[in-house]
Amino acid sequence: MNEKLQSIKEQALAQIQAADVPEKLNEVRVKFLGKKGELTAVLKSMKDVAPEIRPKVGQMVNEAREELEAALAETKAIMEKAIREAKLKEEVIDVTLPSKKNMVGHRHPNTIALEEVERIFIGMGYEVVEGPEVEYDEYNFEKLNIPADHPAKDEQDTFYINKDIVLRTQTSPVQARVMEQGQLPIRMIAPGRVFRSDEVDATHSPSFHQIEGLVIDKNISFADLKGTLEVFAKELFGPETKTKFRPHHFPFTEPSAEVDVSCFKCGGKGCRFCKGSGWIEILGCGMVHPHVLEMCGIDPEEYCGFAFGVGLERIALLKYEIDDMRLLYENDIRFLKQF
Ligand code: 2U9
Repeated sequence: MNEKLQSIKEQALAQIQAADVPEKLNEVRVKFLGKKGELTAVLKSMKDVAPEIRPKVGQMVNEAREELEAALAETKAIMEKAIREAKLKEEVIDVTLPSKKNMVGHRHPNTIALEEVERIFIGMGYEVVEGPEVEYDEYNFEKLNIPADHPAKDEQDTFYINKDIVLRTQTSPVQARVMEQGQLPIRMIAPGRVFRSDEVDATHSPSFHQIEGLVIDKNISFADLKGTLEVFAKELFGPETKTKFRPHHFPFTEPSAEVDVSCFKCGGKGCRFCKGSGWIEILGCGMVHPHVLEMCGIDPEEYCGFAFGVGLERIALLKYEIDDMRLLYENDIRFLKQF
């Protein structure tokens, strides 16, 4: 019996020694210590051992089992330690590597310009009002003193849905609708998309954005208009910016003016950016025509006001010195991620 036990132990220890993965250790455990294992079989054959030597044999079998269990546990621990160290070595993280840069979105230049203009006028107590892009001819032209046969309609090259419905060519209809509601005084800006069937080029697009402003109250003067637009220009282009009002004509305002700002690149001396003039045209404005007030249900004897309009892309192109409006609409991330 002793020789048998010795032989089983030597075989088992040799196989434990030869095991190179934990699974093989488990096979050794099953082969020798499992229910049908070789050492377990010896225990089962104890009934055939002579009673006077059974205790001794039983002790020898248990000692053999303990020795094999200890060898299995020790070898398993060494094996798992080696596997863990190999894994750690393989999965080493170089903490000095730069982190993966998350792609963060960017605001579009138009959005940045719009939010800046809204900030300025909201700061002066104006409301921001939006309205429909598909508009009645009546609100887009007639209520703005642009009668059916006025050349402005052709000049503006309007997109007609039908003879009475157009894609709005300016956001003025929004102001006309607010005036019709009759809640005075009014201090508002109307930003939004407008449409004119211009050919696409570096400075024109059939769809672009405008921000128009309107103030209606008692005793509003051209001085109020000048002061307001001077503040707007200084806020937008810097405190040194000067403004120049050049007489102009619009059907919906009288008197009307176009406003230039001193070139923010050369301070007004003249450079390539302002084509040597020292001035850059940015918007149009004027006192709301009394006929427009009347058509919108406001008594021009009691109320008056001023209005202005600026192209949003014009602001964005100027501020960021972008020389081609088409860049704003090509969705080229290489261009847009600069802002
Ligand atoms: C009402 C009455 C008057 C809005 C005005 C302008 C002058 C103007 C252009 C600037 C560049 C349009 O985008 S642009 O091409 N606009 O010059 N707009 S006064 O006058 C109004 C608006 C609403 C009821």
